[in-house]
Amino acid sequence: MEFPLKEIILHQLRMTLNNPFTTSFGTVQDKDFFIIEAIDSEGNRGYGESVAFSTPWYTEETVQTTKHMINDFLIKILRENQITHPDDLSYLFAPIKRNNMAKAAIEGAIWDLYAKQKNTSLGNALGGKRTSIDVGISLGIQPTIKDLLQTIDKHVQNGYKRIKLKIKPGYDVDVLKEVRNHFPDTPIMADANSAYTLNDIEHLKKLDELNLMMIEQPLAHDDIVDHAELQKAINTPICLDESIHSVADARKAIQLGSCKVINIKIGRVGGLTEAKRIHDYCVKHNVDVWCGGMLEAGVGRAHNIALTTLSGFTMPGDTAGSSHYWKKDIIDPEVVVDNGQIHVPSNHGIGYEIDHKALDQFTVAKHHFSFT
Ligand code: OSB
Ligand code: MG
Repeated sequence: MEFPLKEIILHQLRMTLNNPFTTSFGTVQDKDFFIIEAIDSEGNRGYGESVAFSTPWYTEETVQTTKHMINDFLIKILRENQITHPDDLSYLFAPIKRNNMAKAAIEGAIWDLYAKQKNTSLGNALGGKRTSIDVGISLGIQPTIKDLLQTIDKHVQNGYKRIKLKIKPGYDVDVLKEVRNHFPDTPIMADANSAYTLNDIEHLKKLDELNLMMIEQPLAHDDIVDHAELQKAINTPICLDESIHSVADARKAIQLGSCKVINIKIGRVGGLTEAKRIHDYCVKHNVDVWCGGMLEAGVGRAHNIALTTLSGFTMPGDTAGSSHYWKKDIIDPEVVVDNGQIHVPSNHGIGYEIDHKALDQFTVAKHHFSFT
């Protein structure tokens, strides 16, 4: 890095989603998270966003474990080491096992700061070339089938490039059949968030006639072996989400035949550097990737957009527009989706300004760490 760190500010925010988001693991409506602000000696400011939820239902991390990791370990490592490039953090943080979402929040702020020091966009700094990206939308489990069909119709009309539907045992094959009948040509996929086991093979085989793009994480959050067995038994491509935390995990899953697609989430894999490594590995091995989402506010959304500018992101991701999630987002302008596409900003760093008024409005606590 050209200029050394002077200060890190941890902003703890609470924002409320426009609508509750229901998956096989539960419902999220209030979102507590951190915005990390990294300030250098010249006054440049980089921003990162943490993605762990309040409960460990998706993976093991939570808002509290994120806070603990940052306060008690990661800041110390930043204070004791000189960073020449954001990639250094993946080695510096390696002695701390897992806790990838905590690492990614800090690393994201450093990547944004790095791009700003270099007077370039974050996408550019990562090696991305796209000036616009295709996006889909992830829809939670709805109270009734009628609600679901209406919601899908609205987003298809708005141009989203594919529709992802959450499923769980008892809300799967019949629902998807009904959806397929109403939307014969729409690219549709399903996400189970690890709700099934190998005992469900015969049931999951019924999905094959629905022409789904893929089924995401049908089996256990920590499994890649059973997924290989399931993939042999079904034609629907399997996409892994929860099971992939590193390029090593991606390599093993691909070698075993556990999946044909990978959902890359920056937080889940420990940051942009590891996300790019997984992307590069998948490009080399002809595996499609797309960028997942964690119901992010604007800063996290901007990072997802920058990552998706890399050439291997060949499938529409889950980065829907700000207004789908929030009445008011914390960036200016907000993320806008036009006919299923987001125009990638070319401004330096994440490319969006922070709306400090909105940031302050949603802030419930603030911690300063000085580097002198
Ligand atoms: O499994 O991809 C998932 C949201 C929360 C936790 C896990 C997942 C999701 C989504 C929504 O599918 C993605 C988004 O719109 O940000
Ligand atoms: Mg998922």
